[in-house]
Amino acid sequence: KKNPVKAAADKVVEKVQDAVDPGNEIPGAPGPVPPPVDEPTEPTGPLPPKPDQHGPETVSPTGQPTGAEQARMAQSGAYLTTAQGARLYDTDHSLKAGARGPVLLQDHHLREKITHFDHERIPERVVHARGAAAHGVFQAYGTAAPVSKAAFLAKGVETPVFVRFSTVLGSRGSADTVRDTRGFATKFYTEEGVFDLVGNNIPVFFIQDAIKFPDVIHAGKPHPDREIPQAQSAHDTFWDFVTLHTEATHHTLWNMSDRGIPRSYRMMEGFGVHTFRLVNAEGDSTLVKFHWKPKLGVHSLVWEEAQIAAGVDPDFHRRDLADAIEAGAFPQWELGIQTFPDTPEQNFAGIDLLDPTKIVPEEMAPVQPIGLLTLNANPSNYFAETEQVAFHLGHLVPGIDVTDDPLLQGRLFSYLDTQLTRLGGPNFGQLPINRTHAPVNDMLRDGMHQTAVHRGVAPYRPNSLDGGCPFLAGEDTGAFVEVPAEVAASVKERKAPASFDDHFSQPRLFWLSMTPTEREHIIAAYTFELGKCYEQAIKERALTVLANIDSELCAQVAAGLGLPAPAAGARVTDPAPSPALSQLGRAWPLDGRIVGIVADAHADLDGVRSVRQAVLDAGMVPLVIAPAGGTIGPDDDPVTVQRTFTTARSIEFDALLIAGAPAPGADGYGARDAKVDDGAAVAVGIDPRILLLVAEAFRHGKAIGAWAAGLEILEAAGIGSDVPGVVTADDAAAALDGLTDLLAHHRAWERFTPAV
Ligand code: HDE
Repeated sequence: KKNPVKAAADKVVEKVQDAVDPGNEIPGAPGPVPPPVDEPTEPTGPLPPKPDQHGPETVSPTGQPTGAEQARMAQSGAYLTTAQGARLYDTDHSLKAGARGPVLLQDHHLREKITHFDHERIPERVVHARGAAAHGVFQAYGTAAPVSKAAFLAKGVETPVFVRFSTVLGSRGSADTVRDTRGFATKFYTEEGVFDLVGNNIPVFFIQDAIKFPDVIHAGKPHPDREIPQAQSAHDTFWDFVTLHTEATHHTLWNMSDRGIPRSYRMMEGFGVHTFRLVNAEGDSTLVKFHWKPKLGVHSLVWEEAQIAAGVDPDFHRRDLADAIEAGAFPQWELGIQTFPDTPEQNFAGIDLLDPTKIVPEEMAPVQPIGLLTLNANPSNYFAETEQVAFHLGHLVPGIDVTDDPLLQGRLFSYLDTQLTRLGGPNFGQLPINRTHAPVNDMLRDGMHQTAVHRGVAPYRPNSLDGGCPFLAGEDTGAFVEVPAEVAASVKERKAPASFDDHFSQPRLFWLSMTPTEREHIIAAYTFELGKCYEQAIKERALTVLANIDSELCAQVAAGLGLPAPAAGARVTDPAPSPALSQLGRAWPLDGRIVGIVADAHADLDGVRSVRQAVLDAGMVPLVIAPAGGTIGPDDDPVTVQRTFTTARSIEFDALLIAGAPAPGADGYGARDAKVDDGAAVAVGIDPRILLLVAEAFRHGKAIGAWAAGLEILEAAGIGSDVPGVVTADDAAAALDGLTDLLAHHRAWERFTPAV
């Protein structure tokens, strides 16, 4: 009788023989073998590479040449191998004692494959876990040169950058469009080392001292017992904290404004929040606040739209950024600075520049543009780049220094510390995405995940064995030297300056700077969020905080909650409003805006074709929406359908153009019949999914255009042609014309009468 183990072993040899290159005989293997017949799943040979598949990378993701050593570490070769490079003939079957037998511990390939998989995840960021990123370039205008000697700020210098946008509270898999602050972190790979500008889309913060960061985050994160709600501030612990701790009022107000639900990462401002200190070649220092100004303007979603998106497309912002870059609609921001004299008081027009809950209105200190950021490439690998990128406020270059803002000082500790855990040790700076483009000679050695092979015997200073190298630089050879800012003689104490006690004048400034539409949104946001709280005492306390901002705001939220409004708080003189804080009232470029074109086979397809081209020509994205996928129209000149009535939801579109006719029949809008009691079919007319699409777009203030038979859809949706933001026209071109003008203002807010 044949030994089953021997038979199985023979089989393996046969398969190996079969899989190896012809002519590459395995020594000692039996002679010619017949092809195996009884294996259900044979390994297939490698597929030919796709045109856009690369061979082994020889540059790092940031474009830095990495040399032969790095190239050897990248994936290469056509054959599947073990991690050690041994070729494999099968990766679909465990090594077993017979086809139906137990799996053998000996199977090193199985163990390597599963073990690596088991360890694929790293801890997510404790905050800002959910993010999306892109590569780009920063081009300096040179206008910062008088105040900073940073080489990358000199005129015309181009610096590669990597930017990561994020939400704060949610886990890695949470939805993009939740109400939250957004992170805006930029890594500049300058010739003098990495500079990280780790900012947010809101210019102030909840707390004035880093020691309270665990408190505010514990309050905002899901409740510790049931771990709900995910990525929300609409719950008791958040409102408990921010109402007991009124220095959070200003940031909370920004969160409740439209800034908390951006339309796109491409349409967000960014702020360094803290005051930084720049120093020029002469050693003169200037205090500054950093601003990123998006070329596409600052735009937001409306709350219902954000909520729908969180379900329909939780990757809304991530997708938007990647799609725009892939389509060549590269988003751009201008970096700007507000400058203030570096006086011992560190105060500008009565505003304490070390207090991160305060802004300086742009009308008082204009934002001066110093360079242009263009995001022009998507990451190739989410984990290697977006997940492993490590930002740190301490990544500074000569010409940029920090101030004594106590929030900033604590952050200087936190980022490096958190990365030790998150990235598994002290060598994360060697990861391609984190690697500086400047030469490194740091005498840091060994540690977990050390990938460099250091040469030399003397990683210490002074030494004589490595020729004394590395040498110390001086200011004339590009050393980073801290600005010798004076520290006033003082005592050690746990205390904040008296100016930090003013918690309400700037929330009031923000409120007074809002348009009626924006105020209405703020009222609705507070009413929603507090309405989600269970504790009555928290709602009542929140109203007393709102009374300190504005009595109308307080009264309206109180009415929404069904609670009495407390009396207005004591108020000193009102600050002058800052129109720059409002998002509304200006026209912006249309690049990358998405126009949905609703059509069916009976629509004016010539109009659809021409309007689609015109939308493209205007730098926007046309998406044809039809009853079913594929194409509509004649076979010799079909119109390609990008979205169907099933896959299209209003949140995807910035504007709608309606071309179709409600024709009965399988391919028309009127395809739906309803059965009534006696079994007879009654036509219900236009497909309700289109009516929902149009009604939602209308409710969310979006521009809607219709021509020819499309007008019937508007009528069926109950939308009059004389309503603001609705364009009815005789032909497609005229409909689009009216639409683009409206789109430049983002939404037709004048459609609604604000409640305040
Ligand atoms: Fe952060 N913050 N933060 N933060 N922060 C982190 O660092 C922290 C603050 C910001 O895309 C963490 O690598 C403290 C203000 C962004 O990778 C952590 C304090 C601002 C990102 C951390 C603050 C920010 C982070 C978590 C109070 C705007 C995402 C993972 C003093 C100016 C960066 C990590 C990315 C991430 C600490 C407050 C921006 C824990 C202690 C204010 C954009 O180190």
